[in-house]
Amino acid sequence: MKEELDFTKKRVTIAGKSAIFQNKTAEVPFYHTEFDGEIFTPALSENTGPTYLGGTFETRPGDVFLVAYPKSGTHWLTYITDQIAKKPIILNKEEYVAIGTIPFLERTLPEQLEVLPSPRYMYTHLPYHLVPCSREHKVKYVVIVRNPRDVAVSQFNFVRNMKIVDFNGTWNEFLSLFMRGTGFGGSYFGWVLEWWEHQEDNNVLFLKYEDLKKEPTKQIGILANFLGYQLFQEELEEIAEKCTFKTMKANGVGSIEENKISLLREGKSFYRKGIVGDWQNYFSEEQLEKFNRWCNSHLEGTRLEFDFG
Ligand code: PPS
Repeated sequence: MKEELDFTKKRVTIAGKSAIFQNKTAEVPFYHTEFDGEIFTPALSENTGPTYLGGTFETRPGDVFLVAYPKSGTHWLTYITDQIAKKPIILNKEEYVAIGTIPFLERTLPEQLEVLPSPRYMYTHLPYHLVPCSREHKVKYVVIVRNPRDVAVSQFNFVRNMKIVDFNGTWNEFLSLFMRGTGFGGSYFGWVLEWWEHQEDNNVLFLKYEDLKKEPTKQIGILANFLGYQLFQEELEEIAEKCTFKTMKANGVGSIEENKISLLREGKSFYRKGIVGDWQNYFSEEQLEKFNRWCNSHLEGTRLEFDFG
């Protein structure tokens, strides 16, 4: 399958900084994109990387970015937003990767986004310092975070199951990479804490996967209000029902499974478990102790707390 993709590993310079796309090394043994010493998902390619890493994407008034560290509920948040802001699809679906009608920034060329009507909704894994921004346009960011134990487990399964990411190591090896700041998508705490510093900004809404799981209609209501929609309770309930794990899995939302190049290993689904607390099936006592020390050292004094189920 890999032969169908272009894995030419050339170092290039973007905005004066060094980048290498879709590379796999001894230190980071799964396909990833590296820029200025940071790790990004391999979705940032030679085609899109220069725009989004180089910071040349031009925002428009009303743009909304749905932002998540990989495996934190990106698809879920995006599909919910799509239900709230139902818009007709404009682009040819074959041309870009989307959840519902909302495109994935890292895989979409800026010219493809130009034809979208305002307000444009886009989803991304970019960190705060690289996400498109504007001084003059009113741009909004909806950020979803998930507890680091479940993110590590979800990423471990994902990097093993995705052919184009191709990680062949053990859980213990992946956990070490994750804690070293080389998880799938780079440093978990680097990403989360940078966004967390902006949680009180007027144009930022900070959501948690675990809250969405526990009280979906309330959280969907908060999201809808932030986006400028006033929905009735029945409408919120209808959206919550449409966006459960079971329904999204049954409908193959996000279409990784349906993709022309089969991206997943046989028998594996993008919709794995969708629960809070699966970490209990993976962490040994020793791993958990080390992981907790690592988490506490990052979370101390931040007031950011997680529900681990
Ligand atoms: S990606 O590839 O980074 O965009 O993945 P992302 O969408 O961020 O996260 C994938 C995990 O989210 C789970 N998921 C859901 N959980 C609850 N409800 C719904 N509707 C839902 N949809 C997707 C998905 O199963 C992945 O988590 P795990 O723990 O691996 O099952």
